[in-house]
Amino acid sequence: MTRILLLGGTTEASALARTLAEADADAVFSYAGRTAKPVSQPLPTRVGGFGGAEGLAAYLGDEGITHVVDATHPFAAQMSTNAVQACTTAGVALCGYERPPWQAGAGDEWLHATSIDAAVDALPDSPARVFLAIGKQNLSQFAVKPQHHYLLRLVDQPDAPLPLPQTMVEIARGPFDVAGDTSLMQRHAITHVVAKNAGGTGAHAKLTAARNLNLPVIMIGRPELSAKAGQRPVLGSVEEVMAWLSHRSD
Ligand code: 3Y8
Ligand code: NAP
Repeated sequence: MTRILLLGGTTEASALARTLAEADADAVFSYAGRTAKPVSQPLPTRVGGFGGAEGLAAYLGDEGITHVVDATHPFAAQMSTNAVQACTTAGVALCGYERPPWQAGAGDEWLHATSIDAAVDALPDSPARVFLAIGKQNLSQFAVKPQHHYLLRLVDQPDAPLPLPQTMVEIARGPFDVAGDTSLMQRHAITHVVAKNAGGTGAHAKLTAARNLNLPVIMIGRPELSAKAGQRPVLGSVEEVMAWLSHRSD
């Protein structure tokens, strides 16, 4: 009997949830609980951490989960690592479902940064106006360059003082569009964009807007999953995941 745990939090995870719901699959959608009101899903949904890999392994056993689809964001490296460990312990099938990284195209001016700190180093010393479109978990690393004016796009109003002296906060959840991101960046006279290489369609608009406005993008590459986590098969479409689920259910 197939029972699926879908580790979500991305546009792709939401698309897969719709397909699983339409197929009347026995599946549970899982959010970390990072945002106040996550988008509701057409599947039974749980919110919050599991308590590390051990907690996840126990959950898999208690809930009789037979398959885990890790459709978390490519920067959610801890969750993906825990899923590999827990599924090995619990003897549960696991696949990753993720979108390929964005690639620079004609007209793009990208500076590649291998980490958040490398992105900070890539910012100029003279004051700039930076669209820091990386959310809120890594803002404190930019505090070493307080001379810049930062435009922050966050999902929820910050509940604590921000670690940067000059900020303008835009509250928005995405998916975003080119017209909206272009006018946002013009309104704030942005000179630099900092982005995580999320891939997918939900947050690509800012890159097209930057190209149209001839602005440089500091593109932060995805964290390398530990070798262990790399051992799971990674699929790239809803169809592939559905085929994997039916094949692994034989
Ligand atoms: C809680 C669920 C959907 C999913 C939408 C995608 C698209 C918009 C791109 C920008 C970049 C950013 C951020 C972003 C993207 C989609 C997708 C994606 C980037 C929600 C969601 C949750 C989160 C968590 C949140 C992080 C933050 C990151 C904002 C829901 C909306 C910047 C990542 O306040 C916080 O602590 C927010 C934390 C992790 C990164 C960070 O470090 O701050 N996502 N994002 C998920 C959970 O609890 O499990 O609230 O509805 C989901 C989406 N975020 O179905 O439409 O698929 O990529 N999310 C980044 O890529 O840099 C926005 O502004 O241009
Ligand atoms: P992370 O750093 O990899 O994970 C930290 C801890 O959060 C995990 O160990 C786990 O807690 C919990 N967690 C993460 N994802 C979870 C999920 N889907 N369901 C239940 N628990 C989860 O994760 P993150 O980068 O903070 O991302 C959190 C969520 O936001 C994920 O769903 C991710 O898809 C989404 N998201 C993240 C980004 C990003 O930039 N990081 C962008 C868009 C969306 P326990 O150890 O207690 O189990």
